[in-house]
Amino acid sequence: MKRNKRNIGIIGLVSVLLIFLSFAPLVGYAEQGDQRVRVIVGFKSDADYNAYKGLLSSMGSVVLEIAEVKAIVLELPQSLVNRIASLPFVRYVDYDKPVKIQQEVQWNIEMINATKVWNTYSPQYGDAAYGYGLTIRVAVVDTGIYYRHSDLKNSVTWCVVSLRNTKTLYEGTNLKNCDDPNGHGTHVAGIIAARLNGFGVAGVAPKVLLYAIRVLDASGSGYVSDVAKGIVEATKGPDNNAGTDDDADVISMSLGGPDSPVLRDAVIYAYSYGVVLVAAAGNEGASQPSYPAAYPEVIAVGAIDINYQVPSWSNRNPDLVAPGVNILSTWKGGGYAYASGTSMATPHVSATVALIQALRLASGHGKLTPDQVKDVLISTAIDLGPSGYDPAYGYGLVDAYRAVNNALNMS
Ligand SMILES: [Ca+2]
Ligand SMILES: [Ca+2]
Ligand SMILES: [Ca+2]
Repeated sequence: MKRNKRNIGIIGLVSVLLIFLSFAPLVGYAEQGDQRVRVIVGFKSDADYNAYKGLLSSMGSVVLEIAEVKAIVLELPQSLVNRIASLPFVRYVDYDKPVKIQQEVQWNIEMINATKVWNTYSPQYGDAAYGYGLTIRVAVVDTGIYYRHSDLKNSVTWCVVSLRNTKTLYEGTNLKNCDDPNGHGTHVAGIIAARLNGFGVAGVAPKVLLYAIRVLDASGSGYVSDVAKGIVEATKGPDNNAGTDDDADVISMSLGGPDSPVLRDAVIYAYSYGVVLVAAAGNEGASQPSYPAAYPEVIAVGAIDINYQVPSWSNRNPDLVAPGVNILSTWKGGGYAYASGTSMATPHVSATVALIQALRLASGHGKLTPDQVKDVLISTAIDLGPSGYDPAYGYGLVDAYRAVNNALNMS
């Protein structure tokens, strides 16, 4: 990410300037005894580098030479650092220090205590603590998923296309059909499942597997009948039979519109097979969530920002809230982007449900029913704003750790 590099660059430049302006040792490095330290010595010119590199090398052991930037890295006694810094051909002496990439686990993942789930339960339950389960799948009903993204590697296992009522429905494992020409679905997928692999970002459930259910076109719109069909197909899963192990466990819908009988019936169909449905409350600043979020079988999710504030556009009276302002996640084409909306809040809850169900199975329990999942999420949510349920925050901020903890203590 360009942003990362720029941050590191600025930090590096600042420390170089500080050293350059004052040859004092860095704060925290009191001169105690003569311990060996690792420093980077920068020379003023190429000529200086060539003429004096040998001299400095004799004062310690050379770890690395970077002639292109006229620098060598030395391990030497602390007492020599100031002396080297005062040499006329030395431009700077800097302690070699660890550099971190931009935090892979972003604030929004920490805010819902997903990391606490990973850390607490992975010693006992392994990958289930990251959302992996042989039969655990989250269906992302959206614009498709850029499945080739290096931070979503091997996360998408199956693809459905039901787009604009075309008669060319697709179901199968040719994931190209579910590629994402918009970016929205890829962003949602990353919040759920971006891998914990040392780069980019990490999702709430960084080992969960996904179904890409493409029902919205490149502009992000589609027919409600396509959404209904997508819900039905996700419920049935690859074996085309509802009520079997390969059914979606969670259907995540970062979309909404007006009430519709076919949408309602599709929601009830999924719900009747034990699928947990989660949907965005909507971004119209309305007093009620849009549909399908407003149906009682669906968990409606509103947005909060990093300061726990509800933006004016987040529709009121959701069940729960989750981070949804300036969320960094994966984007089409392989990059990353910031996005805001109840669309971004929703996948935090969907992925939390995957953590719950994966850990229920791993701990020898059965999966919870949709009603049980909703109860657990509501009863463990962090109450914000006015005490108890309130129109802005609903029952509060989803807390993945408390929810999982409660779910594992149920019979
Ligand atoms: Ca990552
Ligand atoms: Ca099935
Ligand atoms: Ca409240």
